[in-house]
Amino acid sequence: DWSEFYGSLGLERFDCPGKGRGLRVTRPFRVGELLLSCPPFSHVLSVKERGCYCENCFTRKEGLAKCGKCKKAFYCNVKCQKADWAMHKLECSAMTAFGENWCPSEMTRLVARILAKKKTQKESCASEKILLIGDIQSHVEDEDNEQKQNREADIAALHRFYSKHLDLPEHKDLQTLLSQVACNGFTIEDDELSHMGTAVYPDVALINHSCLPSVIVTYNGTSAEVRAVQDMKPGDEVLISYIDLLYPTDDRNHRLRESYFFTCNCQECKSKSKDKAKLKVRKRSDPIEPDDISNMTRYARKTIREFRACKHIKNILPSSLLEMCEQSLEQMGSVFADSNVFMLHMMYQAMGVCLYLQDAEGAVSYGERIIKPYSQLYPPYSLNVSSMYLKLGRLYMSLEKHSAGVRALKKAMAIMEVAHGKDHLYLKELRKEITQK
Ligand SMILES: *[C@@H]1O[C@H](CO)[C@@H](O)[C@H](O)[C@H]1NC(C)=O
Ligand SMILES: *[C@@H]1O[C@H](CO)[C@@H](O)[C@H](O)[C@H]1NC(C)=O
Ligand SMILES: *[C@@H]1O[C@H](CO)[C@@H](O)[C@H](O)[C@H]1NC(C)=O
Ligand SMILES: CC(=O)N[C@H]1CO[C@H](CO)[C@@H](O)[C@@H]1O
Ligand SMILES: [Zn+2]
Ligand SMILES: [Zn+2]
Ligand SMILES: [Zn+2]
Repeated sequence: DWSEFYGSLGLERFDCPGKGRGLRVTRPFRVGELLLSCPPFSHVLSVKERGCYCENCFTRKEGLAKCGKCKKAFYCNVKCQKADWAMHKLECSAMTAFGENWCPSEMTRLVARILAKKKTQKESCASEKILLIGDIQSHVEDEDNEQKQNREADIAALHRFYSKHLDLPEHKDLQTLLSQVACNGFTIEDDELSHMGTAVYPDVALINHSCLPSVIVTYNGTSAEVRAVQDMKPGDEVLISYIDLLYPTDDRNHRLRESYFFTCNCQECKSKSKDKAKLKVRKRSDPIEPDDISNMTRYARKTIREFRACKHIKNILPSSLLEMCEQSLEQMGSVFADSNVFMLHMMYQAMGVCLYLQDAEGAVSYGERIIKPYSQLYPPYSLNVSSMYLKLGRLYMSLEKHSAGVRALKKAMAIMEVAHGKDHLYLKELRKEITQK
């Protein structure tokens, strides 16, 4: 019985007329305490991470064994390979048959797995768990043209690459499923927030959004783990953030409406207490006109959109991306302070390009400008902050700046002990890195 299972964890689903459903705690939880650990209903490893992680359990190690047929999927051992076969067989022969033309999106790949899993579960007496997937909101009718186009492309790819192994549902049902998964898919990321794959977690999908979240989701293998980042008392709602919390209230809600079709009404969205610091203007002897600020804000939002589009252009030169960052930083820097989130956004992008180019010194110089404002503008326990300390710490170590490295890694560790739990593999690795000479 599902409510009994939640009850034993100190959790309760609620359905409040007029307010909607959600999840709340029935006993106190302290910062860092685990509320819920949830295996995925379905998961998929990113194509670009193949060979680095086991497709089945997401263990990272050297010398994984190849699938002998396609030579594209990698596993810890025969046990993992067998466990994954029901999913991998959807792609194994198709990848060989299509060769270079095999190119479904990660969303398409995940949806194919959900359909295959649903089928086997139906045959073996549907568990209650999978019904929750139908509980998840779908917003087909709210989607804009670009979102609709993406769905149609994914449906076409399902027919093209997966119809041999799946009896695909009708068009309308596929639209609904894709829209549900778009709202409820979780991207699995590593300790430095680099993307590893995508999964659905029906239990975690029950948790509502807040810009002042009470819990954080991290990953242990393919399982999602939910830990408290605030002390909670019985009756408190369990709330995660669906979005990047760096940005000011208007930008956050724009993002929530665009991707999740609602507007947030949390305490931070009402008080906007951090907006002023997030939009900080440079101190100058001649005061800056409000018109100049709104003009520059418009420019910043446009630049962020354009940069995102450029990153996706095939064969774009990293040096031209870096130039875009530097140019926009110079432009915005005439009005915005260094700690302004639009500046931070472009510095973060620039740091990413430096890391890609293995320019450690360049990456450190951006990281050093970013880290202090990040730790002030994000909530106290943020994976964006811990991953930045982690990247910086590892860069310092590689540049043989040992004490600066240890300092940064310890800052990352303090956050990760709460977010990931003290026993997580990442923390064991970190302790080793810190004591290593
Ligand atoms: C905004 O910037 C543009 C170009 O930089 C300028 O032509 C325009 O006058 C500015 N508008 C305001 C209201 O300052
Ligand atoms: C924060 O983390 C998310 C991944 O969880 C990432 O997509 C985003 O770019 C990060 N934002 C910044 C500004 O560092
Ligand atoms: C991670 O998962 C493994 C195996 O599923 C489990 O034994 C371990 O306790 C988990 N670690 C943490 C920190 O929850
Ligand atoms: C209490 C509350 O805010 N519940 C919301 C949780 O999220 C669902 C789905 O997004 C909404 O329908 C509820 O209103
Ligand atoms: Zn494995
Ligand atoms: Zn294979
Ligand atoms: Zn909010």
